Amino acid sequence: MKILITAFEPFGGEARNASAEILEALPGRIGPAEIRKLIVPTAFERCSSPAEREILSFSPDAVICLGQAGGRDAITVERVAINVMDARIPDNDAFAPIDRPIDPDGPAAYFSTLPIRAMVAAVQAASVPARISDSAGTFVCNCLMYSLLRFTAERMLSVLCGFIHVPYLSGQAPEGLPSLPFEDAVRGVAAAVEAAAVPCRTESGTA
Ligand code: PCA
Repeated sequence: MKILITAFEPFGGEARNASAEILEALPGRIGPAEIRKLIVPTAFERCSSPAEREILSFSPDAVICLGQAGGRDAITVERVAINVMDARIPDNDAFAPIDRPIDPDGPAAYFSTLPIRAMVAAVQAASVPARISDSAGTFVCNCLMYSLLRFTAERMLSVLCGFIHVPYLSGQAPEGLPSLPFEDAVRGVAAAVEAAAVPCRTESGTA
């Protein structure tokens, strides 16, 4: 079975993005899954098309998007993506939409199709703090999650799809904000990915 994992370029004037550093450190195989990695631009209008192309060419069983949520103190598996773009800061194209829909004709929201509760439990079992999050925000991460769930739903692709936000890494967090040691972050995300690999394997009947 195959899993596509995406992460984001640095944004907001920051030099690093924890999600990209974690992605780079993940192994090429996690449990039964062959891993394909893709970094996407932190830009509303350019984030989803590289991932959509990769979904069509790689035909993954699951897509797990990673993004950085500076200020959070745990790995958070997102439950839902909403049909809004509301940018507190400009994206990497200097685009800062306010109160705009991602898709004027699209549904209000899409739920993650990943096994989010099992993923959180797996991260916690790896001794890394984790919880379900009920908001992926209204910036580019939410936009990517919404766009890929719409893409897979509209094409009726049997691809599980969802999003994990990661905290700042140790040494990266501005003064006073929480962070995770790099090794913990990588181990936690790998555990979440492995938990997501189980239902795919059962459904497709392949290892
Ligand atoms: N985090 C931002 C966009 C890119 C990233 O890593 C977000 O939470 O929307």
